[in-house]
Amino acid sequence: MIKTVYLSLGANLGNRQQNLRAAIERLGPAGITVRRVSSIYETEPLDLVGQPMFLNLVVEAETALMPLQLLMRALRIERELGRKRTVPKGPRTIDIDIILYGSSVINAPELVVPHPRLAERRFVLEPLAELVPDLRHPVTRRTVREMLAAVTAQKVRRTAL
Ligand code: PH2
Ligand code: MG
Ligand code: MG
Repeated sequence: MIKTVYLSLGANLGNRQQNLRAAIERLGPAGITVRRVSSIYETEPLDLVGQPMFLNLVVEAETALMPLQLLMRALRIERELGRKRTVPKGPRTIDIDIILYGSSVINAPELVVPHPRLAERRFVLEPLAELVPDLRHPVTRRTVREMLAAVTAQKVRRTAL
């Protein structure tokens, strides 16, 4: 079964734009066919403050991979691009998170989908709303547009990159 999935990509170390581009280029060969890519947003760090500003975007893709396979491919691309896991939530060359996997709800020890912090994160909701404003969260049934209207302040700026 082919599923439409939404991935959140973020980078705040090295050449951030280049890291995002390199990750997107690796998705197709990994079995994750990119359909659309949002604008790039420059966003202030959440959770762990005092780290460099992020570039974030959202990718719409299609895949026949099962969720945990998809996760393994994403983590592999992160490693290939030099991601070192040191400080949790800390600075990273590239982060690839699964936001939505069709309308599936997954609660495995390794993977929770929809992403548990989706509704709190303007850096995900802004680019996601660009692609699918009317898409509904499979659990809360709220649309992306509604979640975005309710999210707390986080500085997020659409770039011309
Ligand atoms: N990722 C985090 C923690 N905080 N803040 C922004 N602005 N963008 C991110 O991608 C991000 C974050 C953990 O994955
Ligand atoms: Mg993340
Ligand atoms: Mg991650």
